[in-house]
Amino acid sequence: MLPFIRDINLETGLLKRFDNKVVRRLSDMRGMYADGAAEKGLIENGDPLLYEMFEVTPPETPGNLTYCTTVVYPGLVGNEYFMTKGHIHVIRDTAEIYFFTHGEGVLVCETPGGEFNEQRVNAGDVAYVPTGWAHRTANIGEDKLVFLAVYPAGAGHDYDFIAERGFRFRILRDGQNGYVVR
Ligand code: M6P
Ligand code: ZN
Repeated sequence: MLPFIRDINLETGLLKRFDNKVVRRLSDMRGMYADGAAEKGLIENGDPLLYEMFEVTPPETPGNLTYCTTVVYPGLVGNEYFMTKGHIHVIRDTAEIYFFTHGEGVLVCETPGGEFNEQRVNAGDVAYVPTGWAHRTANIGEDKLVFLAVYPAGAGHDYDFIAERGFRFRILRDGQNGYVVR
């Protein structure tokens, strides 16, 4: 494998070349938002696009890294901000870096033991998610939330962990552009 460079548009999250694009609509996250009636209504009325990922995926061999940009669109399901599914890595002993390049968000982290952590993030913030923490990102702004993620290739995504128990707290709208964790 040769060294390579990819060009990222910091505002849109678009990579000029990517290996894989993942699109998540609300119907891909059934049951994850608190307001089931709002979820159902939105799915029946166009099934909004919540977020997209543009991935660069070197071989999943030991030592390699994967990176991707994620674009979370602005919006609400009921009173809950659009967010990623959230995951913990199959290989629990995996850390990850998020570099936020555009927008306003909240990074939510939780351990299997029930420790919870939420932090507001803006363009320019570099977040470190330590090993053993599940992570989810919500867009609390009026524009796209864009970030670059870097993590060990082959770490895997465990979604069942979140689907089964959820996160302890949700990121809800409070006032015009504010949020409350509840
Ligand atoms: C970040 C990384 C990716 C992840 C994506 C969306 O870009 O953590 O590995 O896939 O966010 O999050 P999720 O997989 O939880 O939907
Ligand atoms: Zn991750």
